[in-house]
Amino acid sequence: MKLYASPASPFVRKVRVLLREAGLDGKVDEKIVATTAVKSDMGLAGVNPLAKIPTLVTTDGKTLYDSRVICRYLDTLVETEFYPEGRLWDTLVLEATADGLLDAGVLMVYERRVRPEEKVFEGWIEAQWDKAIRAVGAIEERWMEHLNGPVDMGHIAVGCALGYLDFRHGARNWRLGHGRLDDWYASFSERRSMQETMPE
Ligand SMILES: N[C@@H](CCC(=O)N[C@@H](CS)C(=O)NCC(=O)O)C(=O)O
Repeated sequence: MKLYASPASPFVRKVRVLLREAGLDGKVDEKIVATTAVKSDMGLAGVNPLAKIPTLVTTDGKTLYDSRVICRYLDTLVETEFYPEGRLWDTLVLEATADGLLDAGVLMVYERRVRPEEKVFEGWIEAQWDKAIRAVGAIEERWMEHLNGPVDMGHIAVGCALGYLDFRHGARNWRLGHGRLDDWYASFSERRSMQETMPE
């Protein structure tokens, strides 16, 4: 399989962590690309019209995106269930919450990095942060029992989302007032899958 990737992308990290947790990392070759909202990698655009990462090309030539579709697909290749039937909706909503947190965090970065300086909209950035930190609060409020149970895709998505907040928005300190989630993350981020995929 071929994974279009970038080591800094938190959505790619979800896939890379799952590959390791599932023991599939040896089955994937990574193609590192640089693609942004205003400058698409055209090789990637040839297989995914949205030119976004992660994009996975399977051994039988199917192109899969986005991260949630790829992760559901990888889950079908192994016996361990990362989307366990018995808590499927909880897992999916937790993953969606973490992904929404990431959408907000990534948009904040794009606003400063991609938009011309005189057009940067501070109110937009702060509104995205409000979403991200509300998601952190909601995860701690509703999902600690789930997170303290067996690892599934919800755990992986939350781990990658919190890792991204540290990586790009560390100064905003999501940990403040979220001690239980902080403790969970400290332990989850020690996993080999998380250590090996830490963004630099
Ligand atoms: N919902 C998508 C989001 C993927 C995404 O936004 N990836 C970013 C990198 S972190 C990207 O490819 N950006 C390029 C663009 O916006 O065109 C997923 O879960 O895979």
